[in-house]
Amino acid sequence: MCSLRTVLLLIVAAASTGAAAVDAGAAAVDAGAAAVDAGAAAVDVGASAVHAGATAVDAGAAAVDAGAAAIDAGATAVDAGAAAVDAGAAAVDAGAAPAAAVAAAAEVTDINITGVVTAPRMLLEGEKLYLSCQVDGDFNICGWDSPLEEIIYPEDLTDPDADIIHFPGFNCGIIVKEVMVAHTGHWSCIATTDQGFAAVGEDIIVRVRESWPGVVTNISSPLFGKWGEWGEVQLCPPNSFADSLELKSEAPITGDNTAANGLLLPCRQQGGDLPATITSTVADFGTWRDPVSCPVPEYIHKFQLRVETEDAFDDTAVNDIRFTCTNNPEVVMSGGGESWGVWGDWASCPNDTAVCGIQTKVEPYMGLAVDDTSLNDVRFFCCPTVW
Ligand SMILES: [Ca+2]
Ligand SMILES: [Ca+2]
Repeated sequence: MCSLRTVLLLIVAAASTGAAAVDAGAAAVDAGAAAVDAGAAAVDVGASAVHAGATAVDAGAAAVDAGAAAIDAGATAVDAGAAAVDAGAAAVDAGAAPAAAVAAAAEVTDINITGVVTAPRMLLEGEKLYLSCQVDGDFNICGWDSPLEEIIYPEDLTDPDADIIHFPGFNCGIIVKEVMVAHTGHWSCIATTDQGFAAVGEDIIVRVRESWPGVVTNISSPLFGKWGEWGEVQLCPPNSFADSLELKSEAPITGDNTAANGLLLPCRQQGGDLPATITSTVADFGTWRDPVSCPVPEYIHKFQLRVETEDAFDDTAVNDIRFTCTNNPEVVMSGGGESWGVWGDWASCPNDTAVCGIQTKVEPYMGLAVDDTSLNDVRFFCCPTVW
């Protein structure tokens, strides 16, 4: 087995031989070219010199051929030198193998710390998550591994409302992310360091907090209008629930009808106070109808929508709403709206919960020349009434 030093010497020698051959070929080419010049000069001298000139041209051409052959030989020698260089590089790699092993070992010493948390319930579409991950140590990467996606790193968030709050003394912070598809599952906080140091498991704190605390789920009508955009989610204050409803509706007109335009829900605390009203988006047409109330201390528990889904001449989408209260599901309360369209199926909050929030989907005013519909869909949020 030859040593690396021997291989390198062979490389140098082969490369030198090839270069010398190339030089020799190039010199022969020059000589041939000079002979061609001489031959051409001889042609000019006179007819008697033609034969001699032609001979000289032949000699020049032969010299050019010899030079080309010499160049080929040089190129072959260069190839041999390159092969020797490759062999030398392979030998160098073989010699460096122990260094590569050291590098791999260094990667293994990178330490990933994973903390797993399960959200307290199914996370709802449109909800904002507050992902808190605190790791004590000098970490260079931290992120969240979600049930639906690849790892979310703070710098990868595209949500314009996303925010990253760094805790003093910690490298990981809070990530705010909007849930695009309702889901449940584990979220894992991952922090990585290459400092050869890692906190022990107890030093990692992870938390997923839903932005709608207390909400168990949301419910929606299987029948709805297809236009508009979802408005803001509005929730009753803690421990209060919607116990009545007011519908804003446009009575039939000669022209572009919109029927239902919005809803208002007063929130009642279990103690009896009315601390707030919630509406989400409300469109501009119509008037507020009389409030329809559950008997105290009941709350709205399920609802259905009357919807004109499509009309050849004048769309109106949602026309009316009906609901029942927590303790008397057989008593149906009516919002007092318009009568186009048909009633959809009921949507019900789970047992021991009641309506505590609202989100409406409303088509904004489209102008005189466009068919308007205003209210198109409704979501109610359900919170537990029993602890
Ligand atoms: Ca219109
Ligand atoms: Ca219309």
